[in-house]
Amino acid sequence: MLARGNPPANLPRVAAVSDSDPAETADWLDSLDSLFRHSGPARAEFILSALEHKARELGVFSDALPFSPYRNTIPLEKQSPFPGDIEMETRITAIIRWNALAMVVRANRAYGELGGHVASYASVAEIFEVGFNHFFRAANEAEGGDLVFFQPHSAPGVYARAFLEGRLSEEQLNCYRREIGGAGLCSYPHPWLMPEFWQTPTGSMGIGPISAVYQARFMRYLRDRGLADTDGRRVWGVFGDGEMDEPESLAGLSLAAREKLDNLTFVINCNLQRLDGPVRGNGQIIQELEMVFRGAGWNVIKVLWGSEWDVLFARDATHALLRRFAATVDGKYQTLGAKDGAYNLAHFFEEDPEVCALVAHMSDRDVDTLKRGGHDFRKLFSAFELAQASMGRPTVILAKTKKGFGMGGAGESRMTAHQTKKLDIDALRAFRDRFALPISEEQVERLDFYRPPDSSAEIAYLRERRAALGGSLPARRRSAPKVAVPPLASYADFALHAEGRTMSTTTAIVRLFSNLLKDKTLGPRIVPIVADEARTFGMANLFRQIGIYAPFGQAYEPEDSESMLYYKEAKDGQLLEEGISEAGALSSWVAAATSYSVHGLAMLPIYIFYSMFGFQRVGDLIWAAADQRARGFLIGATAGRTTLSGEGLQHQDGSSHLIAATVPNCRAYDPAFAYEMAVILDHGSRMMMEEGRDEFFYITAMNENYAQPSMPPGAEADIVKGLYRFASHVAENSRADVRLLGSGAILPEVIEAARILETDWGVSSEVWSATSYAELAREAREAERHNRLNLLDEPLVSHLAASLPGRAPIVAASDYVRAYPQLVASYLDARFVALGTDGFGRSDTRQALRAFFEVDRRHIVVAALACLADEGLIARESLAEAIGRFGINGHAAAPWTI
Ligand SMILES: Cc1ncc(C[n+]2csc(CCOP(=O)(O)OP(=O)(O)O)c2C)c(N)n1
Ligand SMILES: [Mg+2]
Repeated sequence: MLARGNPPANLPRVAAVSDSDPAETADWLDSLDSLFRHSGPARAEFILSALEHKARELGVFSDALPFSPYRNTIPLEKQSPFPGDIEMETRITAIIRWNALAMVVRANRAYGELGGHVASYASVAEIFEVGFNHFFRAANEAEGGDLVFFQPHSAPGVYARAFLEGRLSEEQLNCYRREIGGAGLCSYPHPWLMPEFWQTPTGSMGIGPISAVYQARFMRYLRDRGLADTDGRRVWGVFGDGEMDEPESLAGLSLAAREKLDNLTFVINCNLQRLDGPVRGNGQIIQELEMVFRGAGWNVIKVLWGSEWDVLFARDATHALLRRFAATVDGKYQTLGAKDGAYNLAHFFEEDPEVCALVAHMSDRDVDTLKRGGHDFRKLFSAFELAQASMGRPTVILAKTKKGFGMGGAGESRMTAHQTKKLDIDALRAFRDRFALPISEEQVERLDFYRPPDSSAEIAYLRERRAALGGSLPARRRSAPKVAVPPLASYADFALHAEGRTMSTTTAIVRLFSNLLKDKTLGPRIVPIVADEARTFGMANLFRQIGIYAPFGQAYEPEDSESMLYYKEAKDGQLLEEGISEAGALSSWVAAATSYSVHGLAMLPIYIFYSMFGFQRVGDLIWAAADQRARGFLIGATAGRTTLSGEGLQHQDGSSHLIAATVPNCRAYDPAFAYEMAVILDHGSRMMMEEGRDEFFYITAMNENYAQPSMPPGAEADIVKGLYRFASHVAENSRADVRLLGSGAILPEVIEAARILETDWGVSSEVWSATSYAELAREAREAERHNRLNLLDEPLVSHLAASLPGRAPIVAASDYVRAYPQLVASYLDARFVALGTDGFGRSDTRQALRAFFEVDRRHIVVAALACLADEGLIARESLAEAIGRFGINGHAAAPWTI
């Protein structure tokens, strides 16, 4: 019976149906009971599944709820013996708890503003320690090791353990969250900031779970393609129960089951709380997660109750406790967790006479010692071991814990636990006593870190355990053997000498990397990735050429098997076809893009997608990729707000370059021509695969077919820098000079505008192809800063300033919002007018769209002439007349207002 409120939504439905014949029900239940007692659980399970089969045949029920009672999945009799020294591990865990707490509280005592978390690690300590002492294998010369995702706000515990292991110094612990200019430790796992320590960023909730799935999958991909022996290696991910509400947390679950990723284990730290309050105050998050994971096809192991409960379960012949558990919502569990034994007796056990009888012999203090399973080394060990042994599917361990475990009144199961970071002296003392730490009164007051001497049994144990598991972790590899990139001329002739052939830049990039795929050295390292758009980008030939990765091969004859380009799935397929999941495809890309670090094997992923569904849709995953020093190509295809003509508002990308420019190690390009594409692909490949630079490349590709010129001699270096002169128009008796900048599919409009200016207006111009405003701005910014701070040095001159000196006006037209070309405006002496595609996209022809957004040749001409009119070089009247002649209505509303 519930104390109050409605039953949890996930209680068995049978409870809600009234029983028309209780005696008959009892008969059935008794039969099962006696079967269980006389023939054992296996027989009972067999009969039940036979009954279920029959019931389904009869159509009795169609949707049994896929969750089990609220108890440990592993019964006591199946629990494996704990191989470690429990007392020792308990002591070590207590010390780590103290140091983690001291680190956060010290930082906040000294600086007040630094933040940090105590309660999350307090809840997950035993989970981490079971992993560290018994399961997480480190990489070394002999083996590749496991990949572990750590719950981000529990990072203090990982630092505190590294301190005991002698990997981090006291000085470093003192610089927790003070990273500027010192030995600082970052708040959460960030490979960018601690590149030899953290492997995977998890600070943004949901990124960890989806990444873990695709990392596990990529291990299989490498194995199946014969590139690396990843058997025996695992991915472990420890995540929060609140975190599981992120869509990304759940997005990879069915893939993990479908591809039988038994090298993957999630451990969900079910402390029932998130930041503001309970995860499911009025329900049961553990049961809900069990349903979700089971439904997705995962093996689910619940670790709910500690060993102290086992005697009670043994005496509970009528399952009164299970009924009580089932009727208790998480909000109440939290309250019970925050209160003492007396309260628990009164408000949990004594609410049901049968349950009350079970604990009749127990005092308040005895009840206090009943722990949740996630704090029990034995229960956790058994679950980890079973997960590791599970064949054919991934496993999730749902470990019930207490947020702020051991923090007592200062935070244990408290609503405010998440943000508690300032403990008073009494609370610290209580913590010390609670965990029996050998720390003096003065040490508590000073919040001293505690590290037993190297000669102590604790340190010896800790080191022995890690040595047995291959070494310390987390630890990140920074480089991998280089991979040679073939000379550009060997595969890109069609692009470098296009001689006016018509093609789109999408066709060019696909052809370029299809050619690269044939290179004996680099080819096998390329990982083409699509999210159900291969045909859109003209990549269908790759299906046959390299095959689609399918871990169990192709179990059907494809409909198009007669065709040259048939849909070929193969166990050693090279193409990753991720279906309609940009988050999944991006996570796949990250797994390949970090392979140099995770596997010591540099791979070159090329993920090609609708550019609008990249930085805008999965921008945070890209940010996390940047953090973990991903190396690879992101190709934003069908790019450009006016170039992807028919698809309309949600598809037309006018902003990705602006966002890309904010990612420090992203090199973003908006090439106009096939040869530019080739030069950038070559440069990027060399930077990443040969130079081992921690940067990745974003390149937009368009689907508009136009004449592709051959590359002007010597343009390579400037294409990479972001700007080169494409053409010069010298008008006879020129009355003025302008500079016209164009990029992507708008460059051809600029080229036309220059011609009109010359022939119709006698205006000379230079046409520049701006392949990357982001790169130009970055270098100009650096030069400006250097010159400001080093006034006595020879001033640096950026490529931008060197290319566009003087005051002749500049008009820059792009298929992106004006803010993108404006990135460079402040570094130039000349008047700078940006034309762009601010506003919502919409469907129409390219010509109509370019007229609407005012980026077509006419508007470029008008913008140039208006600058000259302002300088008195052209009569305003003649320009006004020209605007009319062009059919431009100056009174029409601005496109970004419509
Ligand atoms: C995408 C994202 N949203 C919000 C946050 C802020 N945040 C950090 S921890 C946290 C609560 C986490 O709860 P849970 O996952 O249950 O972990 P616990 O601390 O309870 O172990 C929140 C909301 C974040 N880090 N990332
Ligand atoms: Mg939680």
